[in-house]
Amino acid sequence: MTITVYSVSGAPRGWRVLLGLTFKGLNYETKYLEASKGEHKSEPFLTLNPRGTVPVLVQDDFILRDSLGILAWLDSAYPEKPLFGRTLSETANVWQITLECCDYLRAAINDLLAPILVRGEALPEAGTPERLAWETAAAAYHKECNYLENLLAKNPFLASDVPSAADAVAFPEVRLIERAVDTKPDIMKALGLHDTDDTYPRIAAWKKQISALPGFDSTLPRHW
Ligand SMILES: N[C@@H](CCC(=O)N[C@@H](CS)C(=O)NCC(=O)O)C(=O)O
Repeated sequence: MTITVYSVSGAPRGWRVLLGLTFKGLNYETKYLEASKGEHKSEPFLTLNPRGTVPVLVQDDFILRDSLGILAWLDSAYPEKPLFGRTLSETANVWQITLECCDYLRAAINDLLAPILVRGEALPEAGTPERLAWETAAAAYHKECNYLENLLAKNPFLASDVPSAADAVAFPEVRLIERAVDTKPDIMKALGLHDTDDTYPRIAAWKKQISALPGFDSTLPRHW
């Protein structure tokens, strides 16, 4: 009953699933597809997921192709160390934070990192509409960081004292910003995003805690 996760290295939604499996202490294997070769848009992968997106989880003849669906299924299939809370109120809280991160944190990061990391665009001239769009995304990111920082004032993880689906969803997004600071320091500095660990010390401590969990290193994108 091997669990296999298909992903693309660095894809945040694939990373969510690897983190969920890690939080639950489950064994799995990862099959990375080469997005640059279009492997996620060609056979045999399209047989598993006609949408050509990752992640996809396969266990024997069972196939599931949505990150949140997979996290929820993992809790039903493997109830130990629940990702969606141990009590009714914890479950509500985990879902709320998870979906807020999917909506708001993900949107801010995507608006920033799609041009910077994925398309490799240069910093637009100050005062142009393009630059304004990047600055707006940076402001939205700061707003979401403040939200996470406030949550982490109450608990060591986003929803409670143990890692949950909320952490699995938020961590890849925040970690990708750190990656952008490492690889595009000038752009990130111009956008005021270079010293977020100093600005948000609780998020910095939370990232360290997650990075120290057993099995975390196997979730890291290849070549990082
Ligand atoms: N709702 C899906 C969305 C999956 C998704 O869009 N994944 C991205 C990677 S993070 C992808 O595969 N993008 C390639 C594409 O859309 O062609 C989920 O959360 O699993």
